[in-house]
Amino acid sequence: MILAAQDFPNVLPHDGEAFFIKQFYGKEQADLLAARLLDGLAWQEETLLIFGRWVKAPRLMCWYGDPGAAYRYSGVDHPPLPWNSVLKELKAGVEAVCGQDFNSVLANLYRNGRDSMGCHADNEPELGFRPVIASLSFGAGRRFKFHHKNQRLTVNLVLEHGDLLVMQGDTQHQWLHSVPKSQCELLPRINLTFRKIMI
Ligand SMILES: O=C(O)CCC(=O)C(=O)O
Ligand SMILES: [Mn+2]
Repeated sequence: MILAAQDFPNVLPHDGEAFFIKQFYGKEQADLLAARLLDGLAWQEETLLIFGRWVKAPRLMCWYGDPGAAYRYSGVDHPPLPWNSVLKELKAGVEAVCGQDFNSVLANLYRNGRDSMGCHADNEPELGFRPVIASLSFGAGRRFKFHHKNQRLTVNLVLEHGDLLVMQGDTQHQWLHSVPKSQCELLPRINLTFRKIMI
């Protein structure tokens, strides 16, 4: 049987489409994948342009993809690093369940509970209209918050080790999302968002 993202619960009401697949990777496999990602990716501390000021991103990041799949976010151009073996394996896994191919991935490493991701939508023009984004999480569980752009609607999830969240349809046009800071002493967390850049 072939799994399809649409067979899993849609966690968003109204005009959102976000399918949540708990433990897409089981604990043992997720442990091995997390160790390979932690060791094998070129994690960088980046400086981002936020409201006209350059600030250190509150997490480590790196961008991988096909040649030419450059991505501009927060005022900075990111040429892609070439795919490595663990990212290629994960890309094939999420492509099978999403029924579409991806040509790039943004990797984020949240070192502890103080690292975070502000409220945003992945709606840059190079992602095209109604992008499909596949988000894999490893390591510490973290709250993931959706806010509707025009209505008082919020949806809170906890993304845990091995979970997959597929955002598609109008999600990036109608909703924002964030990973808030936590007061707790948390272990590191890795998140990968597979995307298709219009080259
Ligand atoms: O860490 C996450 O779960 C979200 C990451 C994210 O939203 C992004 O990379 O655009
Ligand atoms: Mn995002």
